[in-house]
Amino acid sequence: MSTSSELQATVEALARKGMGILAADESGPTIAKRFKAIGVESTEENRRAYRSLLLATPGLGQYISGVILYEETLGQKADDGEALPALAARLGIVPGIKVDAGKIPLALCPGDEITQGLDGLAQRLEGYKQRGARFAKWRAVYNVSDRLPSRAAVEANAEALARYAAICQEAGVVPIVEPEVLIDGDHSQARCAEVTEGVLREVFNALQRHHVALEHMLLKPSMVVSGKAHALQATPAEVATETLRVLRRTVPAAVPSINFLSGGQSPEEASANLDAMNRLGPQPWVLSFSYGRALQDPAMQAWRGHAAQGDHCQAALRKRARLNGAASQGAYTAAMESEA
Ligand code: 5MM
Repeated sequence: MSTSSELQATVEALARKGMGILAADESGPTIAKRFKAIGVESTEENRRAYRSLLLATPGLGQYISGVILYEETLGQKADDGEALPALAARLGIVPGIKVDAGKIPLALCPGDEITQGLDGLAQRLEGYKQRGARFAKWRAVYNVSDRLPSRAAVEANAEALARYAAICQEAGVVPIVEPEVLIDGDHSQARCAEVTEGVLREVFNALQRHHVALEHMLLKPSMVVSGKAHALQATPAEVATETLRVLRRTVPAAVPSINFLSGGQSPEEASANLDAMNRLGPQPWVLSFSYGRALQDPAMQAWRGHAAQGDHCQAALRKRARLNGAASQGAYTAAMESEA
């Protein structure tokens, strides 16, 4: 198969109607924070047990087209010895891998951050592919205030995202490009819109500069929401209108699918906001989800480290996957929250 056909097949598998992506790629410090909140120690065995449980959820492949894994998970096995990427693939869920090496402060730009991990990426991708990964993810993070992010941060992160995407495509791996404008802070929805528009404009300039085929990538942006501490919180209708306004101005129609992150929204908010966008009529791209917390939080609460709670954990994940599958078709209602 040519590299182009390989990329196309992966994009088609990921962008299936009514389906979205599960982000289960929390790095060591992040999963430790999530586990601490439910009183579980972050050992390799606990991470394996939890993530095996998620991936083995019966019926998950009906709503989840792909899963983003952390490097450690790529090498772990389920209780019966099956490799976790193989388990996902057997259920029709395409395995992917987070390839960035996390963020650090951007030198001489107080408050800004830059994502690292480009060195040796082409070689690492070969190994990830051998272990079953067909797509990758790289997350850039933008802090928001009256003066943040700086021009330097917007340009540097766009350049890194584009270089990552080009390296992935050359290796036959579909890149998910994730620019996250953070929800933290007291900024208005209008400020979030202004920052998101500037960020996306720069990201697509850089992707073009690096010859990235837009048809063979997915975008994973944040929605245009009010800062978490802002007095006025935007309604789903306002989030939908503003997010689509910004996306239409910046994201070419050649991009096949936009899979939002949840970024600190509650599971219910993330479903309602995605649904509101899909009720605004056909768009040039598929509008779906690639949620981490908004899919996993109820499942993690149900599990709390107890193997005996496995069924409840899986039921909670399946429910959020089903509701977000509905939201990706504009068919979610608040009443569905009280269904089993
Ligand atoms: C699952 O969390 C991902 C990894 O985060 P760290 O590198 O900080 O550990 C994260 O990139 C995630 O994929 C996105 O933020 C989407 O997850 P949310 O929870 O925002 O939907």
